[in-house]
Amino acid sequence: MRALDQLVHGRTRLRARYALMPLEGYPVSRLPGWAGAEVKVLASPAIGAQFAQYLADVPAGVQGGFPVPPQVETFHYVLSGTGRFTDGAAVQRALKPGSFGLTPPGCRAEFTAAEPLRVLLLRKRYEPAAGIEVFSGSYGEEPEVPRQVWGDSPHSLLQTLIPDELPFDLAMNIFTFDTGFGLPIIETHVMEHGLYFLQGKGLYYLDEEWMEVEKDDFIWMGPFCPQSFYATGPEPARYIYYKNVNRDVTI
Ligand code: UGY
Ligand code: MN
Repeated sequence: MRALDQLVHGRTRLRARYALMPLEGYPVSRLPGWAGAEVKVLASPAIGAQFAQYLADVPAGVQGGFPVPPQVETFHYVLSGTGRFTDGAAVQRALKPGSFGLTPPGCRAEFTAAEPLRVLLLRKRYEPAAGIEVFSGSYGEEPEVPRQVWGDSPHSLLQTLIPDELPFDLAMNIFTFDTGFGLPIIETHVMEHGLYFLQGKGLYYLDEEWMEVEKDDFIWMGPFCPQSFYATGPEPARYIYYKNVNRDVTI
């Protein structure tokens, strides 16, 4: 919220191929299964995305979780706080900043906060492929995921949170760019992105326009949205992004 004596002007942009939405603009939703939590729906099919992405703030002692439609997979990434995760069966995990996981379709994804928990969530209809088995749950901790040199530059590091194997139809990656570094081309690709800015700031190029972006901004990039980025500011820029991968085009 702005003070009443401030201008309303903002950076929000909603276009056919992309959306840039700073966090301050999202009202809170109360969702079934998340009573007591404040959920912001960052992206949904209503803007053209073929997935749903959320930011959930779960107060201490409160539980939240999604129902179990058989075809939907759920990714989570803890931004702050502590708690516990269960898939409703064998998987029980402690949650702290950087804990993440991809839960397969047909399983629950339930979160209980010990301290106020802020978790980024993404849900998508799993795309089965002939001859390929559905993946098993994949869980980990961000600090343990190697930061790999990307694009031959030690100033550009990529963490791949989900195995890049055919049973998985999505990628969740984290980029860390030192100031002045970023994507050295304008990419244009069939895959979508749901991007949450974790740290720092920079300039994002989206469909012929450069825009300032910073921590807690959300960006949706639709298929074939021309895109590029470079980091500015005193600290490295970091963002986590979703990408649909490993499946052919549906015709
Ligand atoms: O993996 C990617 O497509 C990535 N290079 N895109 C991006 O960061 N906008
Ligand atoms: Mn891309």
